[in-house]
Amino acid sequence: MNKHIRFNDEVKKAILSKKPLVALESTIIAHGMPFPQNIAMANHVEAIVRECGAAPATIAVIGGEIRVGCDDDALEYLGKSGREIPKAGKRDLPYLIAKKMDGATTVGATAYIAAMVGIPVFATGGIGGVHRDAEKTFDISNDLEVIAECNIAVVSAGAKAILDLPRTLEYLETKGVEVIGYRTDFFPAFYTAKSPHRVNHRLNTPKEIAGYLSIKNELGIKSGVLIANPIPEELELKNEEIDAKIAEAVKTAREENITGKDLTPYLLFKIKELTAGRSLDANIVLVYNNAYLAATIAKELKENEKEPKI
Ligand code: PSU
Ligand code: MN
Repeated sequence: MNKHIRFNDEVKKAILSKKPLVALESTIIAHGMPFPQNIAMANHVEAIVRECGAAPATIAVIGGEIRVGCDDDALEYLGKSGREIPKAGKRDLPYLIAKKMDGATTVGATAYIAAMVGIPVFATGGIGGVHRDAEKTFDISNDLEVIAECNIAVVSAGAKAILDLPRTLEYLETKGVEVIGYRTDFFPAFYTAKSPHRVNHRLNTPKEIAGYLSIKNELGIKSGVLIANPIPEELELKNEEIDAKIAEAVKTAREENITGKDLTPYLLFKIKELTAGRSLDANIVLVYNNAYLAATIAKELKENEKEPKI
């Protein structure tokens, strides 16, 4: 289909047999979580997608080739190499391919590739967004731009709590990205199930979400959708516990002058330290929760495609 893309056997088979597919990203493996939890998470998230009857397509760049579907050895390579593998946004893709390098694809880069190969649903932990202090630093994740321009549904536990959530929501509104709360009226705050900020609309079942996505396609609306899926309340970190830790991590990042693509991984690792690993546990759980919902939506979408068009 495209000489820069290689599908693994599982994804090839899924495409041929019209099985639902769910895209998964690789920055979260190489930069978002420490080794060896990152590899365990990457394997288990794929297992959840399979259990739901869909096929996982973890996306990365390896040796200058875009992989859509990573076998176990590739997942292990991404997890073990960690930060040695460059974090790859959409703009980095041609360079990494030209230089035959590796790249751990961000939400933006993964969404772009998934939409290019026709995978309509993508699960991550939490998308990037408008950073706190963005009026001074201008740090706004490219994830928001790419979600706006790609026809894809991104299932995410809101946006990462390290960000400025109301500004992130404003930005998504400006860009015309629909933000749907799954069984909630409030935008989830990653480690916490609920923020005080409202989503644009609410839907309560995967079937309803798939129906919405089908109508969006029928109307020719090509921009992406954010499906905001709260972490299960019994597993969330409470605001009292996490807010101060996030503020502290943001403060040390400023003091240590951490900027650009290093900022998000730095904050996630710092918060893990400050919470004695509890933030990592919550992060892993919310990724699994998102993969489950994404796979269920992908299945419902396939059912819609089967229904005869009148
Ligand atoms: N979700 C997680 N952990 C992560 C990420 C998402 O639970 O590490 C990654 C995604 O790849 C996302 C990136 O694109 O964080 C955001 O980085 P930045 O703020 O530099 O755009
Ligand atoms: Mn940034």
